[in-house]
Amino acid sequence: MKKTVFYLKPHENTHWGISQKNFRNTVVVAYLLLFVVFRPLAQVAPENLKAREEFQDMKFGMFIHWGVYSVLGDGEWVMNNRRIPAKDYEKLPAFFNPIAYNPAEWVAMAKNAGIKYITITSKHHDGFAMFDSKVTDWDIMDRTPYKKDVLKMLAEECQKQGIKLFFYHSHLDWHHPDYFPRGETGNSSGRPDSGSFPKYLDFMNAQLTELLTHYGPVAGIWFDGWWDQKLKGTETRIDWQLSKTYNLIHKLQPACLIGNNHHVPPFPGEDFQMFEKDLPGSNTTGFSGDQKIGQLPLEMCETMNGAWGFNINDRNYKSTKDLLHLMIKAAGYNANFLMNVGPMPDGKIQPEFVQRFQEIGDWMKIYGETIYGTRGGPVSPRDWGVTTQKGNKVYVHILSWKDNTLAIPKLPQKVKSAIMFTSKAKVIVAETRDVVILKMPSIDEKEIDTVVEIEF
Ligand code: FHN
Repeated sequence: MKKTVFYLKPHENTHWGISQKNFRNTVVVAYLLLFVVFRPLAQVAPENLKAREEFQDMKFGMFIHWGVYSVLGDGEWVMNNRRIPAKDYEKLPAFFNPIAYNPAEWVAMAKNAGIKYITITSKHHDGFAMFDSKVTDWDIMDRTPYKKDVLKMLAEECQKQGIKLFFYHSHLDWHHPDYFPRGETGNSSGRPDSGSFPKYLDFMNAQLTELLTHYGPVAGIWFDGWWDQKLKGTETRIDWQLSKTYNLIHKLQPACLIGNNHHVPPFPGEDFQMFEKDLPGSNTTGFSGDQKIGQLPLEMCETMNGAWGFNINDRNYKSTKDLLHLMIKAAGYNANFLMNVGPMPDGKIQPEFVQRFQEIGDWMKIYGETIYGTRGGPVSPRDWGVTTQKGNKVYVHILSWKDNTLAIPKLPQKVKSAIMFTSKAKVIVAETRDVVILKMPSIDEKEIDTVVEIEF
């Protein structure tokens, strides 16, 4: 094969051995590359960037899974799990009459627990709209005796009490006829094997438009169900047209944060990344095998017992200490903690949850300063606990340790002082080249969290 050899003429200027013309081309290519790499962030609206920071500061949210499935008290997957055909499932909304629903009480309970935002299901996988949707009659207004828009009521109350509101919206739909080709789940719905996926996407975007235009400022949309069409990795059976949906959301409300529980690394247009039932980077549940921690704000969601939607048989309640440890650890992993409740069909939240909210609130009133507005601290999570950081302060959260002395890796700056966060008693600090030794006056193993406050 003939080789083409380029020689530089003696008069040609060179930069690092390449001609001026080639140099110019290299600069153009580098510039284009830079543009491609940094363009996504440059395209993010300033109000969205601000919302991302605020989101990270809030640290603690309440997740609500509520729908007509709560009537059966067997979780939100009951339609799929009991193989209930759509036409039979359609009998359910007639029994959904939450006369005891009091959004002011819900929001006050959350607020008292130290919660800063609420994420509620606007539509779960059964496709039922828990709001006044004009593009379907499969919604709370048309099918239930209650006939009130529970989301609108909640949105108004959240605004009143200063709590941000996110909507959980399911991509997948076990009821809509145009959700075709079907995915991995909901295949006993008895729908004919036909439908137009583009039409379904139009329907979904129309519902999102309703949510983003009639409910005041929406802090975020929390998608779920993308995985229903997953083939391998990020390959899907159909084209979800995420960019179209994401652009629509950001056009309607630029500050609205988009997260998608697809269990794979974030796609362009997303504003936060979530991990289901696992701390970022772990995969004890099997959901997060394809996840990697990206650059976006992080969130971890978890149930208070084992169920998302109301499950009358689930008595596997996590203790207040377990829940607080999850929240504290999440903060140490630089993530928010989204703690779930599944309200009952009458609109009440079960007493076991209410009690835990109260106890968490009591703790947050004392220790909130070590959580809110912090980011993951300089020492990465350890077996004994985690660190959080805010300004010139590092909070060492000791969750499981027996001794009064704890050695932690060297910190980025020299320690000015260290005290026990609650008693303000002095902690003796010895710094060596690689280690900082904290000698505490005492440690009580029964404490939920022993916090040492370090100042630089
Ligand atoms: O299938 C859902 C489930 O019902 C629930 O909504 C959780 C919340 O993270 N997410 C899905 C499973 O990944």
